[in-house]
Amino acid sequence: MSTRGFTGRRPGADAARRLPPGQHETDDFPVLSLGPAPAIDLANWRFTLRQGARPLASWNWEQFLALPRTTWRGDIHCVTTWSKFDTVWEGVAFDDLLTAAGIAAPTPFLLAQSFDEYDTNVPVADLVNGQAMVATHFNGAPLAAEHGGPARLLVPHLYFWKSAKWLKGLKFTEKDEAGFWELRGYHMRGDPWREQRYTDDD
Ligand SMILES: Nc1nc2c(c(=O)[nH]1)N[C@H]1C(S)=C(S)[C@@H](COP(=O)(O)O)O[C@H]1N2
Ligand SMILES: [Mo]
Repeated sequence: MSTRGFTGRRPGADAARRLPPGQHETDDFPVLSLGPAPAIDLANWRFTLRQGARPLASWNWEQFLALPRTTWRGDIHCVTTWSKFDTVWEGVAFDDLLTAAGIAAPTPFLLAQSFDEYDTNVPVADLVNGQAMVATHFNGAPLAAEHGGPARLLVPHLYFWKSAKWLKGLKFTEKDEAGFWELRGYHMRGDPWREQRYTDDD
């Protein structure tokens, strides 16, 4: 007897509970990038916190790897409707970056800036208290270039376009300034549980 027709692609109870509205579960890890992965030489890699144009703190790769490390396991959600469960990430928590820099967040907003000129805005309130990290490892291995290695932002409770790949810095801004996709119709915050996909979604 076959139950295929009965179960179909409908999510089980656990998956249904974990899926934000309009999402479905995927087992693979799709790659979504504007262009090819930029060539990044670890010998020249630098990660910088800025306020406007002014640098606040900066680390080279060796210094960055010496910062306190955090592991997070959970689900990620892409605005193109796939969600991936039980992903494991390791890196440096946003809180620990501020501590290492000896600062408190100077403004309530920032733009995550990438080596491929991509950027995306995230409120500081969505990054603090263990909600976000700069990830260098995925599922126990160094983050693959196509997924943003050597280091990407990870803000797993927001749609995945907020998790900027090939991160080169975080720029604190006085106002909430739209990034690449936010200038092209996507939501300023992007909470998947509230289905904040497009600019005018509540
Ligand atoms: N630097 C950079 N970061 C980026 C992107 C990009 O094109 N460039 N694409 C974003 C989008 S739209 C998504 S959905 C996720 C995809 O991440 P993945 O390719 O690891 O699945 O990365 C986000 N971060
Ligand atoms: Mo995306």
